[in-house]
Amino acid sequence: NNKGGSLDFNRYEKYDTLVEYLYDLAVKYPNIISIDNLGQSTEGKEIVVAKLSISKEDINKPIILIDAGIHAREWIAPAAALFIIKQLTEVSINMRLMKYIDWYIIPVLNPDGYEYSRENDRLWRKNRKRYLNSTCVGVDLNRNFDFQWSNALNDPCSESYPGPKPFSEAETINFREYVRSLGTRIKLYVSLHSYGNMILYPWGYTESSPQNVDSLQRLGEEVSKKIRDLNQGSSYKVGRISEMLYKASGCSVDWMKETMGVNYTYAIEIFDGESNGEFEPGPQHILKCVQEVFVGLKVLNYHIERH
Ligand code: ING
Ligand code: ZN
Repeated sequence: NNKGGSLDFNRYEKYDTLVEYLYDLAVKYPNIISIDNLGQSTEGKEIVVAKLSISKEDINKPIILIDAGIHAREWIAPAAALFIIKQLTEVSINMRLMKYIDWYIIPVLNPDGYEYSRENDRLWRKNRKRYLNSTCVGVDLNRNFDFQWSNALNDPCSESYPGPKPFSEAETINFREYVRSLGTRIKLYVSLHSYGNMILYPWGYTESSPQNVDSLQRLGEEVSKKIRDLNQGSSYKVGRISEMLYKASGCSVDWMKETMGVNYTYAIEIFDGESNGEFEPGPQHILKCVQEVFVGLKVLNYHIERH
């Protein structure tokens, strides 16, 4: 297992191992990384935030906020979040990426679901909340946010059940409170998903575009280009959620953009599932996928530094 406290990115680790790795890093590199507790999941697991910052005295630096694992079965997303954390702490040349910016990274926002998809049901997507009047379990956390929340899909058995009301879930409530405490320092928000090789921006809820669509598109294309420079065969498409995929209301990137006023919000769909027909990039694909995400985040970091 994980002896020596390192991650190899040649397999998917269980939640406890990832958390243990993070606490070990915080002991090893106290001047770079510290761990916050976001609060508890529905079933009482601790949701953690890794805070990467090299100037603790400056409490007003811009923040890049990243989350992953809002959907249980998308295992490559937490792996990518962990890879970013590992690169920022253990590779000294990457210190420059933290000179002007703090990185706050939530590697698994839905730990109950993550473990359930490992142990019981590989394709589980939602959290593990059980409502009394229903036979089905789980809320799609990425439909539970309070901007353009919709209960059109009022079926607890649906894969995209938005919950009985906006912010009904422990995971989204804790996320909201944490994000509010960071306030306007957040300049970029990236939510990691899989799969589809896409860089997506708002809106999800409607087929129109936000006012800064041109910047979002242009910056997304820069990310895509850098990923292709790294791996010739990797082609990330860039576009609006409702155009590239489908309409989705109550999602986190829309809420972060509109309610929290974060100009740059993206959802990245990691991994080209089509060629493989699987959610899970096999173990042999993990490293390549997470390296691509890190290259992309470096482009975004560079842009945020300049704005
Ligand atoms: N896709 C996302 C989903 O929640 C998405 C697409 C991203 C919708 C961001 C809205 C906002 O359906 C996956 N694969 O989960
Ligand atoms: Zn997802």
